[in-house]
Amino acid sequence: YKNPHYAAGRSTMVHLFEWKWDDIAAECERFLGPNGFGGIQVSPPNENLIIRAHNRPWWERYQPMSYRLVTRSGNAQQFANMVRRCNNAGVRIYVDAIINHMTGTWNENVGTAGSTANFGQWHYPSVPYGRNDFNWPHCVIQPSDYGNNAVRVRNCELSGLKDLNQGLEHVRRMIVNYMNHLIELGVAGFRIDAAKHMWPADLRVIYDRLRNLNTAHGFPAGARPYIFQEVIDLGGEAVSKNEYTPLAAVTEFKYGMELSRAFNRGNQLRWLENFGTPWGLMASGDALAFIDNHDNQRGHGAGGNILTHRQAKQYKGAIAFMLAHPYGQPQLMSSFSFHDTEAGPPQSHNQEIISPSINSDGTCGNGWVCEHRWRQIFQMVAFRNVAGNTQINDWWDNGSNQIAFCRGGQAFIAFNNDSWDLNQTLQTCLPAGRYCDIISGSKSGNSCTGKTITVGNDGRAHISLGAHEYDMVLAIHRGTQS
Ligand code: LAG
Ligand code: CA
Repeated sequence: YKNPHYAAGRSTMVHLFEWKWDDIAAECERFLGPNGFGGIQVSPPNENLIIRAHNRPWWERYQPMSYRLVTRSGNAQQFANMVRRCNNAGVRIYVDAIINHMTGTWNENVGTAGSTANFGQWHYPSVPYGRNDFNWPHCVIQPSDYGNNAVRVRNCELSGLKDLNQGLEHVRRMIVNYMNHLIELGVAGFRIDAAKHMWPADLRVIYDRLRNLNTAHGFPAGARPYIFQEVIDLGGEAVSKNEYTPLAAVTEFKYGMELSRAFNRGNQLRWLENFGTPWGLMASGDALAFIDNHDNQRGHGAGGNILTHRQAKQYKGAIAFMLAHPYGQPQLMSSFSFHDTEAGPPQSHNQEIISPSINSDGTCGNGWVCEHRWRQIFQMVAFRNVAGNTQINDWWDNGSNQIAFCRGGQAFIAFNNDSWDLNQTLQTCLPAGRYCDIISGSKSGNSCTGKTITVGNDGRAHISLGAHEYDMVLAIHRGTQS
């Protein structure tokens, strides 16, 4: 369950948070496929409770009403069409699976597919689930439980969300049917929401009942879904990420916390020379690596000062480091802009999601940030693909916040997070020639729109990164020779 089964030569996933299925299909064909993206985490495709009282907050999608594939992102046919078109473009789809719980208790009780429920009776007829399918006796997780009570973390409600009992055959069957339906439609795997709140032994039973990936969508015979379990573990809790790594991959929240700290100048970049397990991170092959996610970019979920698109220069630095560094399976966040942390995606007066528009420079409009379309980010996706499975070599640093390294003989990157300029002749490990920096510009025909780097016969090149430049990164690779 730890292999994402990306198409050959691809390596990076992007979370298209709250995007509609039709828009994702178009994005696969016009942008993600051509630019070498490996996959997409999509918002939960199953029916959720409509919460008008909060003007359709993003978090209503974390309150399942049923496993019918109808949401504000689209219906079942649109979902299936998206998966097929993205797979054809070489881009895999991973579903955010909400299987720990159903909804909370609300006055409104209609879902996005029209289902109703009787919350007081724990009755969700469209699944169906009833009282006996939930954990008893009823209890709600208290903040102190996280420190010392794994049973309550698993068997009580997460913020009042009705807690399913995954130990029961009926519940397992409903969840497995839902996930297998998605696999049949061609998805490549799942994010397991709130995995910390479920027993690893129950999850193992569920995973083992999943079908192999659909060979009609280009997956090899016998391929298992890629599963990354959302477990927030910054240390010191009753539930540990290590209980989940034997099952499948796990979200490494420490990764983005430490890189955010470093690129915020809370730690010197030179210490990143041994970034990985020596820092308390899980093994590389177990990790889903990311800077920010939909929760911590708005102060939900894990704490910490996480960098987001709002601190653009520092953020692009951290993302470039993530994509240049071989650790883990990297995931990018693609956001809509917000001021209110509850606010849902851009919506029309009748509360339909408004599609992103695409500006002439390739960026998004209509309230969508589309970090994945930022030149400094998407060109680093190509860098990672070119670097392949090489390791880091020829590490250089100035004893402070200027660092550089090679990825085999494939690619080279330098960072300057100091308040003075970087001006050095450094080993790039690349064949002699002229290369376009993919951060300050791109390759255009036989020339560069940004910096041109001249590599000599000894592999060395003069690297200049001013402290006050627009970006703190310079990156070149074999695909940008001019
Ligand atoms: C997750 N991972 O474990 C998601 O990443 C996270 O976004 C989900 O919480 C959570 N687990 C449940 O799937 C989000 C919001 C919560 C919100 C919840 C359900 O962060 O704030 O709770 O989704 O919509 C909301 C209200 C609560 C209320 C609860 C129940 O904010 O005040 O008690 O609904 O009605
Ligand atoms: Ca639970």
